Amino acid sequence: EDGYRLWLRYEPLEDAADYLRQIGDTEAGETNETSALAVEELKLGLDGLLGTSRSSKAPKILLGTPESNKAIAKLDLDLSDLGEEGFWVAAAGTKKKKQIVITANTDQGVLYGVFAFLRHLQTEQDLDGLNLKSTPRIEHRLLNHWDNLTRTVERTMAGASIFNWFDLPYYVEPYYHDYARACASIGINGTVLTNVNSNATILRPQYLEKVAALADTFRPYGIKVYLTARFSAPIEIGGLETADPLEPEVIKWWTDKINEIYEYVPDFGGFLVKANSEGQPGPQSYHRDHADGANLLARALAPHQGIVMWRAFVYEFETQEDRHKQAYTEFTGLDGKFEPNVLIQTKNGAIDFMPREPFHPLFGSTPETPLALELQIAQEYTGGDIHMVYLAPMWKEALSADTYVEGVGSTVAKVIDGSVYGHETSAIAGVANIGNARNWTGHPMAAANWYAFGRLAWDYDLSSEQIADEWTRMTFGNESSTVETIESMLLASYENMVSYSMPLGLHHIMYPGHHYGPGPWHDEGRPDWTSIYYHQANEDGIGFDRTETGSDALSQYAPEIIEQWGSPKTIPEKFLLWFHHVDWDFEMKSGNTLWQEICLTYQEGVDGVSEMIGQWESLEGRIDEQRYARVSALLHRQLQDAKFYKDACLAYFHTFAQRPYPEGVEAPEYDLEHYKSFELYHVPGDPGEQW
Ligand code: BDP
Repeated sequence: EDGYRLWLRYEPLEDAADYLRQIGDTEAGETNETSALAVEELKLGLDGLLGTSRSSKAPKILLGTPESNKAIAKLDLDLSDLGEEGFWVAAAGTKKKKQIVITANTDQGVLYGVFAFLRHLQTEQDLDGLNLKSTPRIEHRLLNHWDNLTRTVERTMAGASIFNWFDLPYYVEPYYHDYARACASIGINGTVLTNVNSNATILRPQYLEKVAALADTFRPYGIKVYLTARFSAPIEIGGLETADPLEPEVIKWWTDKINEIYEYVPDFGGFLVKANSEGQPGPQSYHRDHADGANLLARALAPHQGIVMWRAFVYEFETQEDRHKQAYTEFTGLDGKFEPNVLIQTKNGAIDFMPREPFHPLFGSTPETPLALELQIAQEYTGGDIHMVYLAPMWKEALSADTYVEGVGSTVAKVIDGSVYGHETSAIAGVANIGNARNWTGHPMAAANWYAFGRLAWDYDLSSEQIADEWTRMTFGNESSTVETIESMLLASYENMVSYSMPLGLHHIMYPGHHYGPGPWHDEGRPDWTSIYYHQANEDGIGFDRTETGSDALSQYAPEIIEQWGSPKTIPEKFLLWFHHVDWDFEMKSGNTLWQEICLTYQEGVDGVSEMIGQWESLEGRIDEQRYARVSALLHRQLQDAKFYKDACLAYFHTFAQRPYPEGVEAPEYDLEHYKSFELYHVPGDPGEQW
């Protein structure tokens, strides 16, 4: 059991008898590649779960659209609210002649319906009153691969890039189908093939041919391809002297290039762009703004229905403005200036993908411009695919955060689905954690994050618990104590990780470069990449004052939030040190001082990992050996690293706090120099080595 099959294992169900009475032959309308995939998937799933012999007397499954399947057309179902991608899976027919219908307006919807039905069986749900009707809440649900053409992958540790550019287009790896199928099974409908730190070479014809081969492979699964656009491409591969977005020759170059792309890929999705950020070129190099840059591409894409996802991840140290504030300042100033097919792609928080961030104040602050939410599935700051960390709770926290911009209930989710300001287009992106590791994601448990991203992108109202439950059952089977144990580990894992790495609103105190281990002492180089910029620890206390007395980043939020977060007494303590510089002796809600609370929280995180190990060990013999051993080894590494994180941070902060470690906290084993001298982890894919 090497994990290759992900959550689509279709292992025989323990007790299939009940299902076998209710599921007979399939009657399918098959018209094209997508509907053929739906038929094939249903057969694969049913044969695997229930065995290959089914009774012809049991109720039939009718599969297809009303156009492709006459029996479905006869039922005269109202599918008007299903849109292009929604599906309906239901018990239909009469008492005498029972049937199950899997239908939609499109073949794509039918394929999604098949996956939903199989999930229902795989997780052993009841067929009585079967009625699964669902449409996606967000239009564009994309993976963002930070994959380089050399096949290194930025920030993902699951091996090399799955995109084998060398052999494309002549050889199409069979696993591309499995990738697309896994994505389709959770509703992902687009993929950005290339890194945001981009390379213009992808836009050369020799590469567009390769892109076309991937697009052809993914198309039947409902997945469009997108690319990153390097803003200086007109110079680098076009031979122009400028990339100024207002220069006619530059406009012509991009228009021609985009028209050319559509010759290779007629349904090309569009571009993702990182501009004027961390050394990437952009319009500001020509004294133009982000709207000038985005609109240049958007206008050329519009006739083909392509979109631009322009990233809001911009910050410069030179401005001297708190990094937290810069994207908001920049993009609220441009609201109303973007073409309708531009979305501003914004990370969940204002700094980066920290273990825990308050939501980005840009959400809700651009009434005229749709925002896409960017989440990181790859565990750059959250344990590097070595730690077991189920990220759904973090994403739910962001999605359900209330911006209050249009009154109570204006959640981030409703901003991005377009409903707060009535935007037509909507998008959500997840930075992929996929590589060519046999099990796709390196850590067997990290596949839960790929799964959770897709499920939440489809329906952000699903709970972390439900998603964990589905994934666990599909991945490890339905045996109840196994399911309970793994779910409880998954659900505790996120808080554990925050606690042993950056608790109570601490952020950006990781080791520079690889971002895996602790580096609270880091104080060299670009100031806004150091740790001391963010924690501001001194003899009095710790934390970044972002209230009026400090950088006033808090003023970028709605009054309801300012009121709650404005005082260290009323702010949720998980964000305390994000917004306040607080005395070491500040009294926390628990009655502990801040120093004690910091120490105890780090300890809790470590203890939480020990507990996960105990839980996992209780499963020995009940899980296949291969996955058992791998997770076991990784959990032990996680414990060791969690302790290291705690010890390094406490040893460092202690030099300022100078207070005793509270009871129940294991004091660091070594002195600070030991931790400083240790480069915990070196990743060959450090961006420094790639750029
Ligand atoms: C940071 C990563 C860097 C990415 C950058 C981005 O460290 O590798 O290129 O974000 O999102 O988190 O552009």
